[in-house]
Formats: sequence, structure tokens, C-alpha cells
Amino acid sequence: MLNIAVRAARAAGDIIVRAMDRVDLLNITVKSRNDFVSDVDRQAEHEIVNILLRAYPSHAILGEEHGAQGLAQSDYVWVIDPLDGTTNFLHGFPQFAVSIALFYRGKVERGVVYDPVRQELFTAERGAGAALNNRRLRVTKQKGLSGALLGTGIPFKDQSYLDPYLGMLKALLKDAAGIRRAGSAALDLAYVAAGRFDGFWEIGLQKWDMAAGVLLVQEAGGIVSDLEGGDAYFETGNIVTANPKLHTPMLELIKPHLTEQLRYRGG
Ligand code: 2AM
Ligand code: CA
Repeated sequence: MLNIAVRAARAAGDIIVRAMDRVDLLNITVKSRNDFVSDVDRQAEHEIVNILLRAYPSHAILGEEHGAQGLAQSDYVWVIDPLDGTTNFLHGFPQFAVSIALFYRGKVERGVVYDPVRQELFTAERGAGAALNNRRLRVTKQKGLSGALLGTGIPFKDQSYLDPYLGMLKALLKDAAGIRRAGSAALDLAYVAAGRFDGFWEIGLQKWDMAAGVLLVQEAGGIVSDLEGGDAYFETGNIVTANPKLHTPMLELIKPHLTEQLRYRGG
């Protein structure tokens, strides 16, 4: 199943790369405020869905552009972001990726994040580790925030998150060596798995932005949680992730800035 996911991710990557130098000719639709989708997102997802369903006709699909299909009929669900970092892509800023995850009975079992510009293929299989171009990945051993390089995403959609977010940013900035906002959550998570980032946090993500990256981090020995340290990151869309030594210090600095809206109220 990982091989099929890799084949689909590479095929989507080819479509994206071919379109890179003619972005100005693309048909771009605004889905909602600051949310863009292009023909490339749609074509790439179409290709991924075709490859997956040809191999596994009974599996369900949840895609950023495609929507949900067959969720009630199958224990297997493919969660797809055909182009994570669409805004970057549309600006020719070379930081975007294809993200494909396979859930079995609600748990992520396989994950692929593919950066078609650098041709970096990040793969993870539950219990079998994470890899970059077939080389085993491990999170960093960075102990505290001092000297740490963190990734983040700035809330772009729901402005009510902005003030609490800026409080967190300020608190984490004080000690960290640096904070980067690169624009693709899937790649940010892959970078935590690869030890390029010591940690990463973001508010307001979708399941398809995170699913494959979450498994990459976990299989590389990292910790993934929601803003309160619980495991409701898919439900809330809010995620804090780091190596095991840095995760708690990050949560401690985030906690004072939580608002009611940012707390998990589900069961
Ligand atoms: P996307 O490009 O696939 O939408 C950037 O902060 C991260 O948030 C990216 O992974 C981006 O994925 C995701 N994201 C989700 N919703 C978004 C939106 N409405 N606008 C911009 N980025 C969004
Ligand atoms: Ca996305």
C-alpha cells in the first residue's frame, strides 16, 4: 500500500512541476478568504484518486478538493492533500508538497509526503519507521528551547486566532534560536521527522494537511499532540510536535495563551 501511495504522490508531483512555469495561465478560484485552489490542485488530486482506486476499488477517499467518498463502506480511508502549500505554489515560492495518508479504522497506518521540487520523498509505515528517500529518519535530541529551530504556521483564515497565536509566538521566540514559517504544514512535519526542525506548531489545520506528517514524526521518534497535550489534533486542527525532550517545554509556553475557543471540548 505504501508503494501505491508513493506512485500516486510522484504522479501528482509530476503534474505540479510541469505546471510550475505557467502559473500565470492557471485558472484560480478563491474557495474562501485567503484560500485558493487551482486546476493543478484538482488535476493532481484526480490523478492520485485514480491510482489509489485502481489498486483498491473498495477503499474510501477524503481529499481536500475531491471531498469524501465511501467513508461508511470501508475501514480504509485515504486522506489526500494533492498540493499542500497552494499559496506558495501560486507565487512560485518553491515550498509545497503532495501529502497522502492511509487510515485503517481511524488510525494513520501509512504516510507519504513528496516535495516535487527537491525530489524528496518522505515515507512512514506504522511500526516500521520513517524515511527520506529510503534513509531512516530520526527527530533531533535538542533538549530545551535554547538553540532550537522551530517551524510554525501563522493563522491566515480565522482572525480570532491571531492574538492568542501571537502570544504563543512571542513566548516561544524568546528562547528559540529561530522560527520559520515556510507555508506547507505537511513539509513542516516532515522536517521535524527529518531533524531539520526541533519542533513545530500550528492552529487551524485540516486533517489532510497533517495526517501523513503526523505519522512521519511519530515513526521518527517525535511526540504529536494538540495544544493542551492531548491527542485531539485531528479534531481540533491544532498541533504541537517536537522531539520528546522539547515537547513539554513547548506546551508549557503555549498553555498560558489558550482561549476557550482553542481548547478541546469534544468527547
Ligand atoms: P494548503 O495549501 O493545502 O491549503 C499553511 O499555514 C498551511 O495551512 C498549509 O499546509 C496549507 O495547506 C494549510 N491551509 C489550510 N487551509 C488553508 C487556507 N485556507 N489558506 C492557506 N493555507 C491553508
Ligand atoms: Ca493543505
